[in-house]
Amino acid sequence: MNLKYFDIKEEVAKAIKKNKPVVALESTIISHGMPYPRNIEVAKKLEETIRDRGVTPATIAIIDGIIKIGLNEKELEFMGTDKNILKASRMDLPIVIAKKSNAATTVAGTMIAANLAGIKVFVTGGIGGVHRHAQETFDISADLQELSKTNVAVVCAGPKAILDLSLTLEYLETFGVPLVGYQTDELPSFYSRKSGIKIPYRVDTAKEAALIMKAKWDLGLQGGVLITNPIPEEYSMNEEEIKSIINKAIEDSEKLGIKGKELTPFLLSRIKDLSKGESLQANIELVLNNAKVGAEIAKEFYNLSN
Ligand code: PSU
Ligand code: MN
Repeated sequence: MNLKYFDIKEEVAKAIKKNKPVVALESTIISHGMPYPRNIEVAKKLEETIRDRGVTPATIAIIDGIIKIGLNEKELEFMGTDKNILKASRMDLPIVIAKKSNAATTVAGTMIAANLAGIKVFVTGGIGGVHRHAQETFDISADLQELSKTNVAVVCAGPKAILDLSLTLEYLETFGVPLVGYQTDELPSFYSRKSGIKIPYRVDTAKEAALIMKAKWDLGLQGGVLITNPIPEEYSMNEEEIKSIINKAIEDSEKLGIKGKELTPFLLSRIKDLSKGESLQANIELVLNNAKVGAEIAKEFYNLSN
């Protein structure tokens, strides 16, 4: 790891050095995934949720071209308010660093940074995946490729429901990414617990998830492990309702010709408006729930490794 590109927050550096559990968090959800001021509230609450479980949180972002592993309060607020923050996936990292830009890291970008810093567990809301009509648009999130290359476990509430979930699973299978349901036999679909798609493997405890990570990396198999944790029942949105809202949002995006990096943030924001804020509440609750599970997995993994 070439240190000149990094700034590791003291509490995080200490934890890594002492081999204590650390959980990485991404910043795209703050800068492009949720509106102000909820984004900052959530970013802080996520860190608190992880800290309450005796685990050190490390929110990752790029500020002035430096990869920050762990943000202080001022930096978190900057990421949640500045209007010119880029969105950095694998392809963008070298450019935003060389240009000394400010960028939020996506799942792919955060996985790369976490791995370089030695952090093995990362919590997000929902991963990117194969978009609907990808047969024509080729829009497949770089998150999926990253899961096949970078050794970090990702805890999410399933691929975002705006995607083609079946094609996303096919893609993960082709690229050899282990996928498990956390206390579920069905693939969770972000805003709701259900998708109608059976998930091939289930784990019921954080320790089982940690054992899978250990087995994978002990064998020298490259890539991540994807743990899908359903949104809590009380916040799970009605499937039919959310389906029609998502379809409407996708239609709007097509009419407006929205593509590339802008598509996911556009859809999340449009769905929030169409659902009168209900989807934002669901997004917040699911990511907080993932933080709880991620912290437990980090503890179990470090128990196995030490
Ligand atoms: N989870 C959320 N909200 C988000 C994201 C995840 O609850 O905004 C972000 C992640 O950073 C993920 C990105 O990598 O959405 C996917 O973007 P794209 O489809 O452009 O790859
Ligand atoms: Mn895309």
